[in-house]
Amino acid sequence: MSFAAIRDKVRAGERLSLADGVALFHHPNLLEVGALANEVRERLHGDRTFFNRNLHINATNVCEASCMFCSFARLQPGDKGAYTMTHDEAWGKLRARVAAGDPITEIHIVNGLHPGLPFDYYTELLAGLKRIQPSIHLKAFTAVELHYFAKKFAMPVADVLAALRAAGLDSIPGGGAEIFAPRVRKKICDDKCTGDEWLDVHRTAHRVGLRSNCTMLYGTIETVEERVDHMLQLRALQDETGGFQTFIPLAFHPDNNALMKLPAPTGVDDLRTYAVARLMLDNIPHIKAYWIMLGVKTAQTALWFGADDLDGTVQEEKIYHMAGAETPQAMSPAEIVRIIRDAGRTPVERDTLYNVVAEGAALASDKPFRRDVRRSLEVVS
Ligand code: V47
Repeated sequence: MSFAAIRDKVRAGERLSLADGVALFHHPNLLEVGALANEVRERLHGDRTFFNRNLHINATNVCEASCMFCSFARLQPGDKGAYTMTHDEAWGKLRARVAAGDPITEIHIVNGLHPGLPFDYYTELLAGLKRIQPSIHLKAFTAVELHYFAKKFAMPVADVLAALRAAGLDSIPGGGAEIFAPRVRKKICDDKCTGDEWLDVHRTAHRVGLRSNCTMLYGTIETVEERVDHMLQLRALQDETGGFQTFIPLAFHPDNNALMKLPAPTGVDDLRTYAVARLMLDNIPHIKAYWIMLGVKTAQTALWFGADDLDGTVQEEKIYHMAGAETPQAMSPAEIVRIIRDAGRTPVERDTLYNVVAEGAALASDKPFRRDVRRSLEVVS
């Protein structure tokens, strides 16, 4: 199908097919694909661009799985670089934010598949964080972890979720999806849950009323057909449940892992993947440009290629920085607001469920952008 025919379908609100998605990946004019994705982005959100104040906790990197793209995991507790936080260490991360007067609204918790930790390590981890800040939203444990808990502790996924919810779980992050195609999973992540199992955990979470996010790891050995097929499987589940809030394309980072011979995706591939995602996923409200992984400049540019969310302040990140990410570990709300405004968009501080926390004059960091330029001019004059 020609690009013009695909554009007509998008403007008529018709669904795109696998062949359309593949054609968009092959269309030579990146800016046309981006502009079409931007039309959809603006139809849904206008100029509004979302971010939150959050903190990442990766409580352990000990992991039974051996995903070839992962630089974070260590197989055994005694291995070089392996760590497991005590509850006090993990809780200390939140205590430090509270002591600093930083009004974070979310903690994002993702861990390795540790063979030796009891289930109550996880429930107590959540419960302790809620004791420190009862209002905090806990977005915790990927579908891969939840599937692992179900097998290891011989509980149905619904019971695992019920117990974690009772301890403080509020929603599920989108990690671990990688690429659903069995051909790719067999080569890059053979020993964790399958794509169908990943989808089934989210189906169960949505049925019990939890919201979740979804991701796609791109830039390893997958074809563009496999990327589009991945998006279509997410779209089909969303038709069924409506529980996904945000799709996050995750660009492969090649340092310090078994796939380090592969090149990282190029900037054009990043922007095109964001744009195609916005166009294919007509039923998922948000597309997140996770600045930690994309790089701040590409994430800012992606706000014109379909993305409407930048994730948050983050504070401390391990998974990508161990894989060679050169982004900072944290951005202040003022810096995020500056980046959004400089892109010609309107910043909105949200909570995890996309309720508005602050916008317009109420944004705590409501300072004019280019203040750094002005300041240096003052120094010169
Ligand atoms: O599951 C691991 C990916 C994910 C590498 O839900 C890698 O809001 C690229 O899921 N290169 C974890 N990717 C991160 C994640 C996430 C991040 C931000 C927000 C949300 C959300 C979720 O990172 C893993 C895996 O797919 N990953 N190693 C790597 N070398």
